[in-house]
Amino acid sequence: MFRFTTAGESHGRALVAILEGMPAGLPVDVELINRELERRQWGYGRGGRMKIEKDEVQILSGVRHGLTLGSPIALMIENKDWANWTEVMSAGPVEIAPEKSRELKRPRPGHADLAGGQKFDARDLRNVLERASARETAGRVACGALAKQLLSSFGAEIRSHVIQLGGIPEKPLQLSWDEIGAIPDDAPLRCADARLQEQMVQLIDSKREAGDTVGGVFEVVARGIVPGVGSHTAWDLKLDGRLAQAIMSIPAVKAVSIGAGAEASALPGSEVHDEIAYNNETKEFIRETNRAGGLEGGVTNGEEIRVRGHLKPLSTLRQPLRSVDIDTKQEESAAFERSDITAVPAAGVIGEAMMALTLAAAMREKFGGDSLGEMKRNFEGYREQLRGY
Ligand code: EPS
Repeated sequence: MFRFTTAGESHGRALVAILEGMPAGLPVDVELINRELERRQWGYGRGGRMKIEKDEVQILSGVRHGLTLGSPIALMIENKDWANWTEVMSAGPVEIAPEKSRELKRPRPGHADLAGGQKFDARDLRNVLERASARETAGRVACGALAKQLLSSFGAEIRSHVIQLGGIPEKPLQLSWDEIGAIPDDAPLRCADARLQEQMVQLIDSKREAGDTVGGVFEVVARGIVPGVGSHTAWDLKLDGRLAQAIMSIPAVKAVSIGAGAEASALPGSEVHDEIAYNNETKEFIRETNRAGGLEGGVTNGEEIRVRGHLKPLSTLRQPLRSVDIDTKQEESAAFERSDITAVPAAGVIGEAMMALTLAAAMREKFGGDSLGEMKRNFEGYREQLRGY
């Protein structure tokens, strides 16, 4: 079974992840993993923490001489900030002066603080925030980079971009694969439209001044996935549902849409469904439009898979909202130490990882095999079947 799990607290010693179910014999490029980790850290509107961290992966198991072994792959990313938190985050019991304990008693509206505290009966909400923090997503991106390496050996690629930030532009951007690919690596917000991006940057500056935060929308696009991945036969095998969960699990995401998404609900069927044509040369069924976002009935149809994640504004505000101290029950301002103003471009990179992991899982289910060579033979056999269909 292809699956992954992560562990680690935001200011603990390290983040770790275990990825299982990779075929043996896949070349692993560590630099590619580190590049993805760097992309996740990048983006205008991040806070002071990103100046401290420089995420780099260490492979602890499952890879030998540059190739996967087929065994669980364990990954570790150290937290540089840990050096400043050794006492507060110590695994063993410590005596710590109250003014140095960094206890959290004033839950932030919108964060997991209060609900998580109630759930786990925690009197120090740091026990919740440390794991609810988006820092955890570095482990997902490291696993996702491996999933991308698997997908690329089957001719599939994934890109993301920011299509709206804080309501700019009014209607989210709709761009082609090539337009997304042309976004320079150092674009401050991974947005293809330089003029809009400048407006977004100004909005972030004004929100920083005001001690406020902003949300936005990213889009993740996968290209080169063959038709027939996922399954219409059972609710939990439907790939659209699995992608929705994967993207919704990214911190701050409050809505997910596929293809035309919610807009399709207001239109008649004749304006929504992508008419089917046949290319006699390539022997492929094709579409001129892609409002389905590459998925019909929970199965890929060979078109680009397009998924959007809609983020609420981050919940740590320098000008805090009203809250209640969990001990005194008195009204107080919510806690603030430091925060990002926005993390929409980072969320897009995390979205790429979550999409890569979800698609890799579905590809492993369909094409099986214990080695990459066996999986590729099965894949080629299926492509032959498609050509004859
Ligand atoms: C986060 C708060 C900030 C972010 C963090 C997520 O961290 P800190 O509390 O250390 O200032 O920078 O994101 C990351 C550390 C990261 O790697 O993405 C939060 O509360 O969720």
